[in-house]
Amino acid sequence: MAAKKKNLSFYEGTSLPDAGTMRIGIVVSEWNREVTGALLEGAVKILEEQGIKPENLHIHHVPGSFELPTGAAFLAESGKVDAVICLGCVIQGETRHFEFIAQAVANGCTNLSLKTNIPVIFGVLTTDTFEQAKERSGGKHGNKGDEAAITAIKMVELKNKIKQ
Ligand code: DLZ
Repeated sequence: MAAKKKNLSFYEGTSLPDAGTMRIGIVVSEWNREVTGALLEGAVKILEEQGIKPENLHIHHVPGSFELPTGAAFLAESGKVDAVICLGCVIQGETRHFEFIAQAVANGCTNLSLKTNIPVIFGVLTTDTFEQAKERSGGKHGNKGDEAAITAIKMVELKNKIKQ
């Protein structure tokens, strides 16, 4: 129950700001494509529902989650976006690769956000199993892609409000 309450996927569309003037970049990892494709679908659906213009939505793919911060930096520094959403899926394997990738992406997103003053949203699933990732990309635990898009919209709105 507690998890359900915290799940932004169950949002009220009407309570979200209009995204009609927002410019959003999305960087998607090709690793675990079945999951990241579903995350992307969820994010795009939310942005479209909130009125984003097609020309203001910039979607790019990178090989793996480790490359997400670099892809996000290209976008953030392009001057074309107000926020960048990073979508990836890192699944625990037999080695320690998982920890290094997950930590690097999380730190990379935070550092880039603070350096560029552009919100960089961490829409990366870090799970023990593929099943858990499926459950969080349009399954019983909602869609982390939806949540990442909602977070991006809210952060752009916050920045605009504070700038006024
Ligand atoms: C190498 C690797 C492994 C083992 N696992 C994942 C994963 O679960 N999810 C993911 O997005 N990427 C993985 N990668 C690829 C790395 O993110 C990266 O692309 C490579 O290490 C090359 O820098």
